[in-house]
Amino acid sequence: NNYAEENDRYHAPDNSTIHELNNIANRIRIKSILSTCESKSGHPTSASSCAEILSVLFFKEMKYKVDVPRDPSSDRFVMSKGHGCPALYAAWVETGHMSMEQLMTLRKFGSVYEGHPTPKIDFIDVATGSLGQGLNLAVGMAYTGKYFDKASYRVFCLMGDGEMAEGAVWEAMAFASYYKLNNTVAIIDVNRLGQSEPTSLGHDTDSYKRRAEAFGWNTIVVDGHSVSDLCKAFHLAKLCTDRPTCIVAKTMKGKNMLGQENLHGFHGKAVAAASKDEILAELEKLVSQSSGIKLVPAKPIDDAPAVNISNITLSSPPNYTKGQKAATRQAYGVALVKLGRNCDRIYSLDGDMKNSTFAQDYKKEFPDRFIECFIAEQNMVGAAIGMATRDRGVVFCSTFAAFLARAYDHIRMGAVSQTNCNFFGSHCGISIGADGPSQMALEDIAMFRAIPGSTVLYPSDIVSMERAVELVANTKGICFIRGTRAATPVVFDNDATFAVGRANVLQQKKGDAVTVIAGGVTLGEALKASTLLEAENISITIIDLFSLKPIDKDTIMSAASATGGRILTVEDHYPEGGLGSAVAEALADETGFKQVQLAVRGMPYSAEPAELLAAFKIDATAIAAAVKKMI
Ligand SMILES: Cc1ncc(C[n+]2csc(CCOP(=O)(O)OP(=O)(O)O)c2C)c(N)n1
Ligand SMILES: *[C@@H]1O[C@H](CO)[C@@H](O)[C@H](O)[C@H]1NC(C)=O
Ligand SMILES: *[C@@H]1O[C@H](CO)[C@@H](O)[C@H](O)[C@H]1NC(C)=O
Ligand SMILES: *[C@@H]1O[C@H](CO)[C@@H](O)[C@H](O)[C@H]1NC(C)=O
Ligand SMILES: *[C@@H]1O[C@H](CO)[C@@H](O)[C@H](O)[C@H]1NC(C)=O
Ligand SMILES: *[C@@H]1O[C@H](CO)[C@@H](O)[C@H](O)[C@H]1NC(C)=O
Ligand SMILES: *[C@@H]1O[C@H](CO)[C@@H](O)[C@H](O)[C@H]1NC(C)=O
Repeated sequence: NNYAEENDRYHAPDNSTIHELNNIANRIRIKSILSTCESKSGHPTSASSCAEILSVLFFKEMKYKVDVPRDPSSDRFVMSKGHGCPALYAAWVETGHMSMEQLMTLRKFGSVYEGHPTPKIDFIDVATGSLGQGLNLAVGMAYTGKYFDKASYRVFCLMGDGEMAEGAVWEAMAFASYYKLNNTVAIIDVNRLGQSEPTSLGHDTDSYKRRAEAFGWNTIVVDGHSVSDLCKAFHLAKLCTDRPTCIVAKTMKGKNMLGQENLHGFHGKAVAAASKDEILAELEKLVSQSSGIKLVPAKPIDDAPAVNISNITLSSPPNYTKGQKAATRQAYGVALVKLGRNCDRIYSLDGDMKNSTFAQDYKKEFPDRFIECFIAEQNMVGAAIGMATRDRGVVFCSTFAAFLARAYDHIRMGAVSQTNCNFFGSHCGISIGADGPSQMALEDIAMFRAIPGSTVLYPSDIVSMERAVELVANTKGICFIRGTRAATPVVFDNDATFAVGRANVLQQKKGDAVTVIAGGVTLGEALKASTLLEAENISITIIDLFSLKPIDKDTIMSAASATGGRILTVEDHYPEGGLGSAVAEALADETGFKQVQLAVRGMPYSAEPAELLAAFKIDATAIAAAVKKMI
């Protein structure tokens, strides 16, 4: 077959190229040692095991523009073993893009060259360092390259053998083969050692091979310190057009580092002053003979299309009738489709929940822009963040809000990656009813509010949900929209306007006793409570908070000031970190306010939604009682 023929026809690089690739690898080692010695911390032995892999990738295999690291047509590189980054930075010094002076600021105050890579550096797309996430990010980039950009760029991901124990890696392995991501090459740096002891498989490269093959990957085992083996393996990877390729590279931790090679006890340690000169001298010897040539990276083919993801609007405004009841999650699906009609770069990912989250509406109208991620939330989130890199698209990720908790580390790292990924979590709170607590998101607001720079919206009806989806499509940073399973009444006019950071005062009149702040199902309960209280001549101000972060402190303060400073918050979420917390934090340094917080206290269980709202005291009756108690 073709593959075998090509294999036979393969021309190895000439001797001077091989020589220079080896020199580059050893210079990467020297630079990694110098920079980590300067910072007195870092991972020189982890850098050393992958030096040849980086040298071959950056000076033989990858196609990219040294001066424009984020060119949309360039190959992508993800260093999943982020702690090995001194080697990656050193490789960029070798390209000429970075200076030695810059490298020597490694890990120092104010330097973008931090202990683990982040996109503060122009050649980094995604942050790594929480192990086992790089491949999730890489497959998202690769999916975009193959199916959306339809471009020739490829994606390379370097992993440590220790991090192969992370389940998220295998979620990505399954995803990549299912979607035939033949533009993806994963390299496992099998250096046998982890941090505190050897990895579970040690140097058993055959087990990695069998596992990768079982997951549907073309797999090649090589000596990871042989630049010619590596060149050939990457050549073979290119020839495999129906599957992703995994290169299992047998390496030595601390390779070529005198007294440290393949030895336990040197992980995450700068070389000691006593051995530094000796180790460097040994490496200098290895690079003392010039190859006589200078290798320059190959240029990419400029075939990634131009993309416009600015000013994304709904193709038509919300069109509902006040009082009509519908679930906000339905409006999520409607709004996504409306955005998709105006912008061909809206992507929807879901984890086998699309007929609950209504992402299925998007799949129906735009099957090519919907990605089923199956029940693998960590990979879904990582892939979504990868898809959004280099501004190739606006990405929405949906599932039950509860299950996003499973991917929280990926979401947290998304913030470090400066991602603009959007999340929709449906079925929040006890109001889902009979399914019971395993399905109820009751900590999701806390989770997303804690992310630096995040936006958290909680629409209470279908009009505001459509606008929320439109808003987050144009909002930078991590955005989260909380959705409700139950049908809630339409309270807003179709032409109502919404903004990130703006609350909506639904009812307010002179003499109101208490300002009630609600969201989602509790807004309807607050409106019912208002009717109950009217019979007793008590009137209340009602605020639909809508934007939990940023929070509309001014509106809250002016409404509450008019109700004697009395505030009642009511939410379908645990008290810690939720809507009530957000209000309390906003007013923490103000005087003259008194807040009572109704929230879900204790572990819920299966029952009818109304029964649960009553039992956990967040229904109209509980609100009315709390208002009376406050006055
Ligand atoms: C999720 C996670 N757990 C633990 C760590 C701490 N840690 C950093 S490096 C490391 C060992 C990594 O071993 P391996 O993947 O084999 O990489 P190597 O340094 O050997 O190349 C550990 C446990 C981490 N960064 N992320
Ligand atoms: C991937 O496979 C397709 C055919 O399915 C082929 O057209 C394309 O060139 C391949 N891409 C890479 C990067 O191998
Ligand atoms: C955004 O798009 C809308 C509708 O497509 C248009 O009316 C408006 O002028 C645009 N605004 C900007 C800033 O481009
Ligand atoms: C991008 O698209 C928006 C919405 O259609 C439009 O308002 C804007 O002018 C476009 N920008 C560019 C640079 O084409
Ligand atoms: C709103 O929907 C009704 C039918 O429900 C339709 O007759 C009307 O044209 C729609 N209005 C807009 C602005 O789309
Ligand atoms: C989702 O689809 C499956 C298969 O059609 C169906 O059995 C299930 O009831 C649906 N779930 C919801 C929530 O609609
Ligand atoms: C309600 O208040 C109005 C005006 O303050 C008063 O006329 C009326 O008697 C009150 N009704 C009750 C039930 O207290």
